[in-house]
Amino acid sequence: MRKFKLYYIIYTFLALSCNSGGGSDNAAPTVVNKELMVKAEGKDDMILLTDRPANLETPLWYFRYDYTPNNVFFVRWHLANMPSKIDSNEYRLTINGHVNRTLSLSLTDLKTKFKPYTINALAACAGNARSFFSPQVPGGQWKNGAMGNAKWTGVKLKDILALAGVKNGAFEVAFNGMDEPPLESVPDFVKSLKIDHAMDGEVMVAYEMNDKPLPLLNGYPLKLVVPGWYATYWVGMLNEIKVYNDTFKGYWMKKAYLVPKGVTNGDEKHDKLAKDVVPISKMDVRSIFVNPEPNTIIKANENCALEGLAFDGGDGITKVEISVDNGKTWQATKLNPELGKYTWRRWKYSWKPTAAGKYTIKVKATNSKGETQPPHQWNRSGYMRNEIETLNLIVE
Ligand SMILES: Nc1nc2c(c(=O)[nH]1)N[C@H]1C(S)=C(S)[C@@H](COP(=O)(O)O)O[C@H]1N2
Ligand SMILES: [Mo]
Repeated sequence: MRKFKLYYIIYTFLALSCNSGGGSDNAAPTVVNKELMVKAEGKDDMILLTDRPANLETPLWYFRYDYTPNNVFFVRWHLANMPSKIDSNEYRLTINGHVNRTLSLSLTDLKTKFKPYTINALAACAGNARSFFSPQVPGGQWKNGAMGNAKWTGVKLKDILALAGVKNGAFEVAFNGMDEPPLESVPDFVKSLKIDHAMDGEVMVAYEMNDKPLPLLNGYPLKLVVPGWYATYWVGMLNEIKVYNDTFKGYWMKKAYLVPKGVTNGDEKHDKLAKDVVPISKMDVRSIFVNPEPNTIIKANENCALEGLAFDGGDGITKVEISVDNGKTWQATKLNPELGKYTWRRWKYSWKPTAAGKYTIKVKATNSKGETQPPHQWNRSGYMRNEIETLNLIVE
């Protein structure tokens, strides 16, 4: 599909963050951090997981921005065959299946025949932070950079389905993109939602991401946006929407992206796997550290600006707490205003360590329903990671 230039980048910027008591505005990463980096088409330096298909992680540093820049927004594809160029005049989105009228919409149709709709929403891969599971699980070894927040603009799916006229008895809606399996034995990537969810007025087809066309690697020209649900449903290069009058039985709904049924946090035991599994859905409550980066050396008796992000599936983060004594006591952090109910909320805490040593700081978030994060969690596929996050710091 495209050629990558590979190289290692080693961040060797000096620690500035804590000693200067700054926060989001500081201009450089704070730790020495070695990664295999790549500059893919339309993208800046990102962490390489695989190149065919492209899987690229956002460096943690960029989470100091409320809106993740398009040129470093994470990239996650399953199938290697996809167009390397798309002609915006030729592109059509087809709506078919259990509808009164099959539609074939151009990008101009979408921009002129429907009322535009905009929403801030966090796209988070279900496998984000998979590399932190223990025992380790197979799959992309993401750290925390398989997510990003954007302002999405496009058309409500409800409005598109209304124009096609959904027939009585419609049950599910399936979404397919232009990417294709490299081999016939690999099933095409198609995801589905229940009809009521598809028609809820929030699920949308986006043609803009942060006020610009989507990068090709993020699914140009159209991406399904499913606020509050894991990004596996956010089908990119979307070119077919099909309404079914029964259950959609595709591989990527029935065999993949499944989590243990009826448990919170997708939890199961590695020596006793759950028997019942269901498709992954709404995002769990989670919080992460953004600044300082792990293993930063900070000074005793000086203020250290701890900062991070908390998010859930749309119920709203109401509390984020920090523990500097390994979970014995918890202190409330200060929350920034919400950017929208379906995206992250920034938290800050000023910490002044009084003694030198190695510290493990913990962060945990709670939402408006009282849901919070577990001290330990595991599942076979490494999905929905939301175990209480830890950060190791050295105080001198
Ligand atoms: N057509 C298509 N859409 C897709 C995928 C894919 O492989 N093909 N991957 C999904 C998964 S698992 C994720 S996490 C998001 C990633 O979106 P991004 O690459 O734009 O960040 O796209 C989703 N939509
Ligand atoms: Mo994903």
